[in-house]
Amino acid sequence: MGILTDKFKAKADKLSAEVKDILKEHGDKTIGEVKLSQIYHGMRGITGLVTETSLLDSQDGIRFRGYSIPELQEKLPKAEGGSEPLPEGLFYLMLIGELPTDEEAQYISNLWQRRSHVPNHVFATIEALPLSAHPMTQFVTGIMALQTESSFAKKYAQGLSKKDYWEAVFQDTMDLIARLPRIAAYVYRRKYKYGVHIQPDGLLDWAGNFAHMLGFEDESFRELMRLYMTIHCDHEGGNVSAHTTHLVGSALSDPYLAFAAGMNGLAGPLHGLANQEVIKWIFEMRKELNTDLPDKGQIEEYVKKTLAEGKVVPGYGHAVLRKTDPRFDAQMTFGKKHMPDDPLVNTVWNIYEVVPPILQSLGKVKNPWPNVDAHSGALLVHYGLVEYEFYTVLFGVSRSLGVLASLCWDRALGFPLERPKSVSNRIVKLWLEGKEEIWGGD
Ligand code: AMX
Repeated sequence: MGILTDKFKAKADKLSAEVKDILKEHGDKTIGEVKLSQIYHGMRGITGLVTETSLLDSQDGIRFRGYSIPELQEKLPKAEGGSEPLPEGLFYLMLIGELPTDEEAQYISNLWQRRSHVPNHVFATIEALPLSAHPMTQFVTGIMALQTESSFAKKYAQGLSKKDYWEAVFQDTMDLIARLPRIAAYVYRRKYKYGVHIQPDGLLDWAGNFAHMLGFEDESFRELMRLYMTIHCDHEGGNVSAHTTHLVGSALSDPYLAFAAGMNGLAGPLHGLANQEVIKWIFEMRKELNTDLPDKGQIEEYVKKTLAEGKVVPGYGHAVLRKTDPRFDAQMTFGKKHMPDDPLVNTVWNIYEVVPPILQSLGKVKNPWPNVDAHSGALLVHYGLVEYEFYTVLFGVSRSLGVLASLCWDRALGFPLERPKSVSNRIVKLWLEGKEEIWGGD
């Protein structure tokens, strides 16, 4: 681990010094203005966070340290015989800021294998929940139970110097990422496979081993997991799961507490739960229409019915993106390569042709194009992972890579407690009447 921590520390010291200089010289510069409507509309477009790991452009989509998804697919190390990137390599890129060599990605793989032991009390805690509990509830409960292992919490209680926070957070990050696939697979096998669990395979990479523990031995499913874990890992800092992890971490809550909080945000239907909603919605459409391959006219009618019922079309729209999500494109390419004739996957592609013009015609939807969640479930169903309530857990395991790498940076750069100002409606009204200054306060 020394090589990785040394490299990270050297990068962080350099950037820390640069940030200090920037703030000293330019700290008073104004970067933009905030409209009243933005305060009421979920703070859209207000730049208020610094996140190293990735950057989202409304047209271009996500770039991880400057690299697009197709570039990552080309440049990141692969598993032997595979063609999808190893998530270990992307984690290295997000953390260190450089593309890893095959050896560096392998180093992380080995490290996570060695640290993947999950203590028994975690499984016992999950077992205390009824089987009916949602997989995300079981997953987050497992993470909370694992918090007993936090080295940050222990060291902080003993008296940890501010300059050493980053290292304890770094250790927790590596331990937590290493253990998440085991907890997630445990939840899956407990809820859907009669509690028949599968031991980890120490020879496999992080995502390959996850696929194995879930119970899928098909090599192309392993490839799907590598792709899935890569494309879901980060979406810059303002999305609910990333922002929550960052916010809770800013209180010096340890990475287990901060990540569990982020996962509770991911569990919302407007965020990470959308992937289960998409498949549920398609299954309901197929049942109602009594066909496995509804035609475009039937899909159009069903979409209109969904909207008329006051519901959103799941998997479509985005708070930042204004074009088809490149993560959707990457999955479509995977589908065309591995399962071009699958009826469910073809339905996803037909929906893609039908939905955007309908949403556009409403005149209020800012982005009528599909997001990542519009596609992921259909690929999983193809391989037999049909239990759609589990999908957000997969998303969560992947999201750990980005938000925890970011948390390491937060502590290495010494970011303080986050505390934006809020106002009441009374104050807004007084301000509009020219009677009160709304800015300031504690
Ligand atoms: N279907 C129907 N209506 C939609 C819509 C959709 N897919 N997307 C947006 N709208 C509606 C909004 O509900 C809003 O209506 P209102 O003014 O009556 O309240 C209006 O269009 C304007 O919304 P917006 O500015 O375009 O979107 P937003 O930034 O407020 O919300 C999002 C973004 C993702 C929550 C929204 O597009 C949505 O609900 N999509 C469906 C759920 C989904 O796929 N979520 C996953 C997002 C990706 C992720 O985090 N995993």
